[in-house]
Amino acid sequence: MNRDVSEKLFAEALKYIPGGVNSPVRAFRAVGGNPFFVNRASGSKVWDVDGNELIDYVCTWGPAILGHAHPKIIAAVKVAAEHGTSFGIPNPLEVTMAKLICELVPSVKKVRMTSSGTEACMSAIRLARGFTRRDKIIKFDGCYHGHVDSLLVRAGSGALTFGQPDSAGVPAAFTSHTIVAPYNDVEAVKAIFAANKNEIAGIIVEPVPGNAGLYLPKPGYLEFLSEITKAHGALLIFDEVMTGFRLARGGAQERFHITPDLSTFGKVIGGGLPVGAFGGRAEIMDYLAPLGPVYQAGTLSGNPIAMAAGIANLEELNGKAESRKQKAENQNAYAQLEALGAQLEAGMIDAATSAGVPVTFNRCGSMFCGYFTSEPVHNVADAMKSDREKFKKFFHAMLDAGIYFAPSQFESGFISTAHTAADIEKTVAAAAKALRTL
Ligand code: HOZ
Repeated sequence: MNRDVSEKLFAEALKYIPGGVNSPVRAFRAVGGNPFFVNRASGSKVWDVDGNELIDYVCTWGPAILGHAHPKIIAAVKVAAEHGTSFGIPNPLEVTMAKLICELVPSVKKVRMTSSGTEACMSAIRLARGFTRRDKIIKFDGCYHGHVDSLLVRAGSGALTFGQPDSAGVPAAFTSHTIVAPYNDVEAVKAIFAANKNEIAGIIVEPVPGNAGLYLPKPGYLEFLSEITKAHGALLIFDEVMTGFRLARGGAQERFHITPDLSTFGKVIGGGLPVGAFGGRAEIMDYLAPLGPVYQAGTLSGNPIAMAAGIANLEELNGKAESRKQKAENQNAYAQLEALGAQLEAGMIDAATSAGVPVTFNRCGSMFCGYFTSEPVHNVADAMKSDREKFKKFFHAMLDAGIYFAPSQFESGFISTAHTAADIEKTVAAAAKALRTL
């Protein structure tokens, strides 16, 4: 595959952008080689600047749940842009978006928009601390909640990929109130609460962690987190930046029947534009300024173009208000994503078995990760057992075959409604070939 134009661009990028990228995982450091540059995307495909076509399972790291450049989103963005790119004054689309989120995610009674998932998590933590008047937060090893100082502790995603789960530049004092537990471990959380009576403001958790690959909550684990936070007067914060509006119309909390106190969102909610949100119980949300003492703000929060894109994405997934009830019963988009996910899972497991390569393939709806280990993966320690040399070879073999997976073992894959059964078949056939070479 010729990537000459990409190579030239990367050489130029290295001169002006640290590492040549604006977000570290994109740099391909975990898999070797240089990243390619993309200037066009449509449906399930992206095209690099050398004209190579790739089936894309990164889906802009989650937002492109309808595939790239969906016509309804593009149309909504054009209309909104013609009316003005930013007002810094309330606009009607913010109200539409807030109502939509509250309807789709019943635990959210009030919601505030931000410009990224990082901001949403940072603000939710501050709010939890302000509301409970407590300082300590529990997070889980390998979970990633954006690059917030106090949450860059044993973090996943790029921090884990590059072996720096605790970032330089974060004063120890800033993380002294962050307590880390292994995911899926009940006793560890019980012990933390026992040792920190009346001091824990809340637990922040990715209900289905997708930043160390992908692993699922063990049966009863999320229920346990809900019960223990309630019992101790702490708040349960679901980071649904990845899972929100993806694992079900109401996110992981709908899929696993949990009612968190606060939730954070991003990715799908912005339809590919920079958007985040956090919301939850009204009496907690009313602690925010201007009603309450917890300060939080943003020049581009509720930006009209971003709201238009996000509304179009959510409405296309769930139907317009008048048809939403019917759509909810059919769950069309989510049933389609589930079927595509199941097809990929079955095909990948079969390909690995035939090739005699030990692979543990985890999947939840349209999110997935294959680990090169025969052992089950329930947390980051299990994920670390994956043979990363095999992952590197597999990644490049797939790329050469026109299939793009995330350039790190520690990221989730994403499927969109634009992926077809034929895309999945092609992917599985390429994987079968690649796995035989490992
Ligand atoms: N933190 C994102 C994945 N979990 C990566 C975002 C990006 O590099 O674009």
